[in-house]
Amino acid sequence: AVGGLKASLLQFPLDFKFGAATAAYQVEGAWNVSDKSINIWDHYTHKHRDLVFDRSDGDVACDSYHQWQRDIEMAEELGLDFYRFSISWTRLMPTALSTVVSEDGQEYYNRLIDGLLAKGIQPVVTLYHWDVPQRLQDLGGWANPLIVDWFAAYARVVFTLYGDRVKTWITINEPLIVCDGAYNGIVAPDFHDAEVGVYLCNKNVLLAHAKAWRIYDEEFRPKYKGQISLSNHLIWYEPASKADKDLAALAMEHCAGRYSHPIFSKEGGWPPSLEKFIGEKSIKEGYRRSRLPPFTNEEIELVRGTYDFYGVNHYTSKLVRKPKPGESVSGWPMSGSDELGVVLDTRPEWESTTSWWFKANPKGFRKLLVWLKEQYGDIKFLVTENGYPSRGSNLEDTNRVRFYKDYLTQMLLAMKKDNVNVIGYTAWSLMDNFEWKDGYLNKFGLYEVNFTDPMRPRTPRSSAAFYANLIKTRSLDTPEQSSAYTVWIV
Ligand code: GBH
Repeated sequence: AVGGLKASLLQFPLDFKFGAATAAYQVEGAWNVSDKSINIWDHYTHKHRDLVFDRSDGDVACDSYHQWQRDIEMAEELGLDFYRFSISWTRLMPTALSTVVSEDGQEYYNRLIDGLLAKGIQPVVTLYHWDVPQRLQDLGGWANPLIVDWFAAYARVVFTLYGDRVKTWITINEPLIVCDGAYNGIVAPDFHDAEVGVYLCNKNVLLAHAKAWRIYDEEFRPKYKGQISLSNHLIWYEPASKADKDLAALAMEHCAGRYSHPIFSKEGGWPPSLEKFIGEKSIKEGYRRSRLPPFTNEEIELVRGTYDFYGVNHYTSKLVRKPKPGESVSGWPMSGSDELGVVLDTRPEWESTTSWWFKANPKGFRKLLVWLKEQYGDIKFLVTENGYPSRGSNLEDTNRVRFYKDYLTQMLLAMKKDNVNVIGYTAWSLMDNFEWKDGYLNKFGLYEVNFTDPMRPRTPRSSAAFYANLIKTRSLDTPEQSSAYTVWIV
């Protein structure tokens, strides 16, 4: 038993799906092979070495561009039901603006998809995991409303090429990071406009997602019968005291609601409480209108209902409170501290990790899932990311095994006690990779990658064996000791 829970409680439904994830820029490498053009991460890492912790880049990364067969083998060793990866826009469509397809790029993803399917592993494909073509960035990137059509054209190309074999799609990974992260300087491009840029991007990203969804729905679903949604980065915000309840609710709307309410709520549009808050604040600041750009009625209808499930990326929690007299706002600007004028804290019992932004609070996962169901109804949830960082070489990653157990237990409780319909779970990540501004410092892999070896060999950690065992037994009622998982996969 785990934490005194009955074995039956620790059993997953038989049709529950397990996967692991990566993203193109973080693993592929081959940044300038063939006709591939550069994206914002190629540009950012090369031009702003000082902004990446170890001055590294994704030029080679895990070299998955060449090592894709090993990646499939790892997915097979783990017994994954699906492998979630992303397509590099500039590898597939080097000009970004014309829909001319790279032969080389096209073949790379064909090989990967066919190779997975040959092993009975479903490809789950993300269209956009943060690597906008540099050419489009130079034209304003996600702040330019034209990107809605640029992205839609790209999406149509991808569905045409791979829609016959890919049945689960994610349009955009974590729009919160694409917009709030980017315009607060946390990720590429190196651009700061937390007041206005963030919200222009926010609206465009939603419209781009919606157009891609509608293209799939109208042109491809009839033939291919797949499912498509987006993946949101969700922080669980907990009120520090009863007096902070409204503030915590507003923080949830800031982080989750802005990228969910327009799509998943019955009425569509921005979350009303946040729309009011930003609107009034903008006027006080001297703006002529709200910094949160309004939707037209047509746009509300375009975006509303564009989902087949809800994609949940979850890692961490924050404690929300009003600043004390004289105390200044603090926390994580991306997650609302500046905009909402709040202090974002953590509880002492939340375990620190090696990533500065990440404290582990398993119970927050269950609360988050319940919140999502309360907000958006009894819909399907697919956990598209959850995982734990470590540094250095550690094949016996006891902490990571414990993390997975604790978070998965809370997810199961949400499913079994709160009737949240979670249909699948994705571990981030299949292997160590380029962790954005952290370079290769923080590692999230079930497999350890040796980045000093040109072959980038991958070695399973204890967490890989734990996960393989979980997938095989479909039960969390597994040994407590992570050393039990050093038995290995041949
Ligand atoms: C996910 O984002 C991403 O989808 C995935 O690509 C990423 O590898 C994974 O989480 C782990 O971080 O680079 O130190 O300045 C989760 C949100 C977005 C939080 C990037 C940390 C940058 C911190 N993360 N953010 S840093």
